[in-house]
Amino acid sequence: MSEIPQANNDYSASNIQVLEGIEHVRKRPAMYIGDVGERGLHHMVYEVVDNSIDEAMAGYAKNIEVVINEDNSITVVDDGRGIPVDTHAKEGLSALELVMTRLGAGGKFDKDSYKVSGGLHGVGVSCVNALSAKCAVKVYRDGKIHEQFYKEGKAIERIKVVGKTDRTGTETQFWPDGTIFTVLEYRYDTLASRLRELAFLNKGVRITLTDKRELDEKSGEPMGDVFYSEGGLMEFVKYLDKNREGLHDEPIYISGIDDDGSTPVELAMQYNSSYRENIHSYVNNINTHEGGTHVSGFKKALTRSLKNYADQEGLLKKLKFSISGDDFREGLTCIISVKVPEPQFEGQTKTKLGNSDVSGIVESIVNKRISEYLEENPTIGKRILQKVILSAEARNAAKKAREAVQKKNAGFGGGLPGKLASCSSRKAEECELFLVEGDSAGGSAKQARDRKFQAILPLRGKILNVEKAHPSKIYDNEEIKNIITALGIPNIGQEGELNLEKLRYHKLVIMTDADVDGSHIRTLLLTLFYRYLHDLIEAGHVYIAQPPLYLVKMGKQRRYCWTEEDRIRAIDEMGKGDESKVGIQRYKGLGEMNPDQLWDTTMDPDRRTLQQVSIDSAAEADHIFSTLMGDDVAPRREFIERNAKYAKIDV
Ligand code: 0RA
Repeated sequence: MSEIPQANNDYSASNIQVLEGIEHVRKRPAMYIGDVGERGLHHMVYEVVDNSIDEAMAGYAKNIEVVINEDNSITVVDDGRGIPVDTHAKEGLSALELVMTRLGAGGKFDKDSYKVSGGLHGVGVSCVNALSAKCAVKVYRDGKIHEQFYKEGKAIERIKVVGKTDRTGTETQFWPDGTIFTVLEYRYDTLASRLRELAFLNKGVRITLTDKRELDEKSGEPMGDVFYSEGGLMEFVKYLDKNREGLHDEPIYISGIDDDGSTPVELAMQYNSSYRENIHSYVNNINTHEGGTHVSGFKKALTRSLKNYADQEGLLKKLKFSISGDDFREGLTCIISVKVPEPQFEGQTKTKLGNSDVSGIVESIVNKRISEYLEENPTIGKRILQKVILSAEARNAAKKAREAVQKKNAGFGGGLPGKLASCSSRKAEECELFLVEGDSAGGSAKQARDRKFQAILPLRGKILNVEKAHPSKIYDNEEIKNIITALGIPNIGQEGELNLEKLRYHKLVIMTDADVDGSHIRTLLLTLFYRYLHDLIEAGHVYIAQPPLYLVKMGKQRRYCWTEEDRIRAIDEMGKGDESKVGIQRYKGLGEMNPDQLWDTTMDPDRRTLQQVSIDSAAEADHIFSTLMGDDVAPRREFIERNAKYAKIDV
């Protein structure tokens, strides 16, 4: 990679307006990329990749390479047409420089192709540039290699030709600014999930990810993956349902476009034998976690076409219960992808599509195609309807079980579980509930805690694997019942959003042993939260405690260690590298720590580290949980060893 020349201040200072835009991005980065932690850091990559995806969608680029370099800079290369380099008549600057240094100058030069992708914030590559200590772009175009360098978002010299080439494309390398981001280290798995998702959403585009920080032990080559999907959404659904049993062999595929040709709709769906509704939706390649008009259009069409078919075939005659919309989606995995020219995003996390016309567009395309499908495949149609009926019956049974639990709870002093050591504060914002594995650790935690705001719920028996159990069964499990009642959320397992108003603790901390059993319990709990208390994770209430693995002692010195590296460093510094000079205690379980130690290392808000659980890619999380909690032991073990990769932010 070439060295970056020194800045030429006369040049970069010449345009005041440009400076203002860029300075504002640097001053208020969160306004542009959401946050300056891990999420924002990774969004920088998505923003650059999205431009290459656009170029691929316009039919020009076929290959996109993403490289994590040794120094945690990122290089993105595509084989598209290359960003134009000619001089913009009015501005007197190259198009490249405008794209790189002006906010919102992104797609202005190309009126024919309409920009459909865009990161969550869709802020453009100039923001990435502004938030980078330095950045370098090479454009391969018109037989030449053009190059320009930037520092903190400003060009430091004019674009220049540095060589000849017979290829076309764009290569961007950027170094996220350490004075802006709180984390600078990229996570391979996080980037891999997003790039895999993009490959499924944009069939035929080959996306590679290479990690130069990590060399393969055998070959000495960097580690990496290639993401490529010929089948697009069909393959995406198969990938998600790999560990589930399908009700039909091939997913149902639907694609269409509205009358004026501006809003393409694509969808693949498959019924499986599980009880889960598993719909993932995208608008312009952005995951719409909160759904929106495209999803509601789909649901309406699905209910209507299946109901029509059932009536026509007389399949619902014997039913004693009413059927709800949910029943038509039990065990359904579906990916909906729409492209909308001017998407309106609403909702708490701005991931809900608001454009009202999209609902009708999706509805009519889906309705027509599903009705056709059912006519053509009557055996599958009947199988699906049988499942819908079973769901309606089970839903009624579950309702009775839930009501029984709620009635019983009402009878016992506020309904709180007997094992819960409650805290004295009634301010939910400051209250924390520790879910602790086993009675002995529970006992330590009860002594260790600050009883004002920390409550302890020891978990004794086995937690039900909700991935495999029918929803009506979750209330039969003592431990789950205790968690649910302790939290104070009245409508778990019911339709609609969780009612978090009565949530009694704003921090829910999973505290398990640092061994295989502990990981297993943690995974079971995360599965419960992911499937039944999703909004809690989404709202950032779920955390994982980080107890230390070792205590290294020498004389009066004591040092806790959280990783193998910590331990080696402690031996180096305390025992001058001689392990025999120090005492090392390995904590196999929380029960081995006395209450003081537990407080000092794991529970004291001033000193502890908690991992906040977040979900970047819902589709990937679903894949993980279905693999993890399914029948196969191998993937579960592998996962547990690699540890929870959907647990992201350290706080
Ligand atoms: C506008 C016009 C043209 C290409 C691009 C943008 C473009 C941008 C990026 C960003 C990353 N890779 C890219 N590849 C292409 C082409 C206009 C023309 O050639 O007529």
